Amino acid sequence: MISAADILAGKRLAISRFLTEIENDTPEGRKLMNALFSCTGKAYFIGVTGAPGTGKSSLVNELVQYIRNQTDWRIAILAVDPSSPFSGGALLGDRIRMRDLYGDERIFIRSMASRGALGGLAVRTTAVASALDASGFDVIIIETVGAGQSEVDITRLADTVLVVEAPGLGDDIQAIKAGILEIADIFVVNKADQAGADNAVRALESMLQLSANGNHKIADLHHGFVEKLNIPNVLPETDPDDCWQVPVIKTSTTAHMGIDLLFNAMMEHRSYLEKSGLLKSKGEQRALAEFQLMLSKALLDRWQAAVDTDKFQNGVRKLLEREISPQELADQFVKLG
Ligand SMILES: Nc1nc2c(ncn2[C@@H]2O[C@H](COP(=O)(O)OP(=O)(O)OP(=O)(O)O)[C@@H](O)[C@H]2O)c(=O)[nH]1
Ligand SMILES: [Mg+2]
Repeated sequence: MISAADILAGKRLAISRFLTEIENDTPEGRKLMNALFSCTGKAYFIGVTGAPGTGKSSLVNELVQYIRNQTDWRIAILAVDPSSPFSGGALLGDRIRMRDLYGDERIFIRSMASRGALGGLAVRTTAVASALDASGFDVIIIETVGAGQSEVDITRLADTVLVVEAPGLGDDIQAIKAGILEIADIFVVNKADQAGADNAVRALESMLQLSANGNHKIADLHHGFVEKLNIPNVLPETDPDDCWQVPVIKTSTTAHMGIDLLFNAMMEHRSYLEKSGLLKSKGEQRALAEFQLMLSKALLDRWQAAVDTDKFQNGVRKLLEREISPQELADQFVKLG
């Protein structure tokens, strides 16, 4: 049995075991989360994303050391690796990249290899991030490789999203293709010790000017879910003249450069969120998004447990033979209840 008191007291073993229960979605994990949920809503969530190898883990390592020296915050790092099916390489790399942080009492590191995970990346990452919030960390840093779905997840999860670029990756084209202009609150051009960093900064800055980045990314997160539930709109009115201007910060983890500027930009973004009321509404959105994920999962689980196997297999066979469309099949099954 894991004790909630031990988790709240910051005992690392209890927190580790709690996270494992949450990852595996066990009854004990659910019970603990239910008991601890009232403690959530206090952490500052930072998302770090970007193409593979841009230096995200190295940057987190530097940033966390910096924050540690500047503040008395307890910091959790959640490294999500959606790309590695066998979980070896990248996670082992993180061990090396973040070696300075291991063994530090105020720093907690958790890696998740999520490829092929039941329920998908979104559910597990969200649940584990929530569990870290419940465990009393002041700051939760979530590192994901900026590929596909994980970007959407990071905007739902994080208060401040850092998008990490490196010189020479065809910055301009990549940025547009991956849609990262819309998700970045702060751009980081890392590896500024290498040639081409200034070009990357200029390219990003001119694209940002063109895109007139506002807060549209926050507005379109719900897709009508909230309206259907008749929950009041949680988004505060924001003055269009008072939008966040996405800064581009140059860093180098090898030359230990720019980390202070990055931290300052993060604190500015956080106080912008606080003043505009967005920090509160982002927290509310996090809770609602988690509810939506849990609800979908619970409904699907319940349906799967109740469904007639013969009818199911028969339906799937018809679908595969293209006698029936996916929508028709879904409608039939939902009616069958
Ligand atoms: N020259 C230079 N190399 C760097 C810098 N930061 C990181 N690197 C190197 O870039 C490589 C990738 O660094 P990581 O921190 O693992 O990058 P990552 O974005 O976390 O990689 P993935 O998690 O695999 O996507 C490593 O070999 C680092 O040593 C930097 O500022 N300058
Ligand atoms: Mg990494």
